[in-house]
Amino acid sequence: MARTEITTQHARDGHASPAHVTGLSIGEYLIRRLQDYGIGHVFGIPGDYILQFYSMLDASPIEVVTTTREDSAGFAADAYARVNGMGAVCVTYCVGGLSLCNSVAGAYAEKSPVVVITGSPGLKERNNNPLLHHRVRDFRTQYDVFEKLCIAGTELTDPHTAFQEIDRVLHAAARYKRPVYIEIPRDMVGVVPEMPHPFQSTHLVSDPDVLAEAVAEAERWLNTCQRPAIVGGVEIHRFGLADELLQLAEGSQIPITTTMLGKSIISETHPLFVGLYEGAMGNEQVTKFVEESDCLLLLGTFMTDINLGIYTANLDPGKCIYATSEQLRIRHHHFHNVLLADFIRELAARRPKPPKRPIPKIKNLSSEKFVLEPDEEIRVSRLIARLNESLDDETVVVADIGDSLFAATELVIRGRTEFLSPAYYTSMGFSVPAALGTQLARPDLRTVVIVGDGAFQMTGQELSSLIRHRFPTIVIVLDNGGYGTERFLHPGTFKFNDVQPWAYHKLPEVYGGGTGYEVWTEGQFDAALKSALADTSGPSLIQAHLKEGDHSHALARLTEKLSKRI
Ligand SMILES: Cc1ncc(C[n+]2csc(CCOP(=O)(O)OP(=O)(O)O)c2C)c(N)n1
Ligand SMILES: [Mg+2]
Repeated sequence: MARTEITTQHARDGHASPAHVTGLSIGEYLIRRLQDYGIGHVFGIPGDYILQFYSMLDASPIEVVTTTREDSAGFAADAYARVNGMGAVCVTYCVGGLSLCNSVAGAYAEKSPVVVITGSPGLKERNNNPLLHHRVRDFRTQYDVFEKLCIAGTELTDPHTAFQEIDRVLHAAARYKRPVYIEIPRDMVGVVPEMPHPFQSTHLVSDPDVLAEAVAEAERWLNTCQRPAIVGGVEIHRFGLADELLQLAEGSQIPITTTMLGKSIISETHPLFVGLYEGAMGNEQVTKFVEESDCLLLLGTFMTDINLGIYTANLDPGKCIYATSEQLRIRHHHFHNVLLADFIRELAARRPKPPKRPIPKIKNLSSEKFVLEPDEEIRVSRLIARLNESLDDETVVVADIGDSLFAATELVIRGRTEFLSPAYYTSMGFSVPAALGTQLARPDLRTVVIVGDGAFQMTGQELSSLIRHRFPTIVIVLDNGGYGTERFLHPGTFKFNDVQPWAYHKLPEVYGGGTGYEVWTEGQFDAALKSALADTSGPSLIQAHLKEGDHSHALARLTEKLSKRI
């Protein structure tokens, strides 16, 4: 990890605060600092322990976005953070907070900086240990739970330290790209600390000697290797390093692949882009290209099982440069106190000159023209191929877990199109609430959700919020009558893998807006998609009845690997 320098200058993230703050209440200061970090929306559901802060938010430039459930608010804030740089969710004590656990756990696992703000009983109300409503075991239960799910947390009980605590915790979210927790007893929200607060931002720097040595070693190796390649991961996106990555790749002509979680960090039509690297689960040519490399730069990559094809990935550490926000390793040498950004930037500046590796022609959805077969029953691979034709720079694709994700990995991401998915934590129910977060973070873009029927039944009611905001989101429900992935994982006709068949396409009518479509064939899907794309008045939901027994190739490959381990 890099050194922390305390400065009184503006931080790179969360800049623009005055050096001294006086006259603000704890709640007002928190709002000011959230704005410094670019937060314009806070997701959640009010309750009496957080009402004072909600009214403060209401009077501020930050918009409160209410959802149908707290876990959905968490998913929305997570997606907002992924697209915007930081997100926030604000809920009441325990009944609200504890409902957030799963979404916040996902944000932790996948490095998404979500600020969890929660109210709690006032300090003065706690005398004599009363049984106040929403209390679980003692007043700290919720705090203790979130301690396990967040990178930093604080309970704002002391006016003298409250502002510093807010600074510290928000800085941790920006530094580590993980969720943080801020609990405000309700009688502290309006308290104005007496002491002026000297604003201090913690600015991270690399150790220059270590950085120079690491970059020199990487440069030497790149200059003498034969088959270099880059595997770019999700941290490139989280730390905003896409331009730096491109500078390195283009300057040294190093081919790039990405992991599933890192999909969309660069345009998949870039001439140096090889494909998605997913170990033995992915395209054989890409796997071979990466694993044959004698100098593989893993940049901002998580070594997770799904990212690396259920550990079938055959990567020899002796042939890798592994750089993330947490560690830097070149072969078996470990370097400390080097920031990922500095490492990539400095290495790019040296312009190493490895031999130019011919890039294999990988067959993907853009290689062949999609020819519609209007009367054929719709299959997920054909649906994705058709959707692929309509993707452009103005689309954000959000894929839920199940075949939605596996099939969607085949989409060819263009320009700076975003692709979001909980590809590592793999919690069902992420996508529809996440669409709310992405639409609010980037109202100029259009979100397309791909979600299985099972996952939709979990949080699909957030469609109601999309309707409320009149976002032109397109939600494609892959209806295969149940938990298709589980059926493949563990073959047999188990009732527990079936879900109640819903008339999903009728939900827009029930929720009071948007348009529903029900399709069985390719021709019907094509017509529905065209109509949905042309309609920007509100959300569209396309219920696609998949051909029986249908599944993507990626799912078949994955389940084959997974089932061997179960
Ligand atoms: C919250 C949660 N519960 C359970 C699971 C286990 N699980 C993984 S995939 C899956 C089935 C998904 O069904 P569906 O959304 O219809 O997608 P399909 O597999 O049919 O494409 C289940 C139950 C999970 N990943 N997340
Ligand atoms: Mg299903």
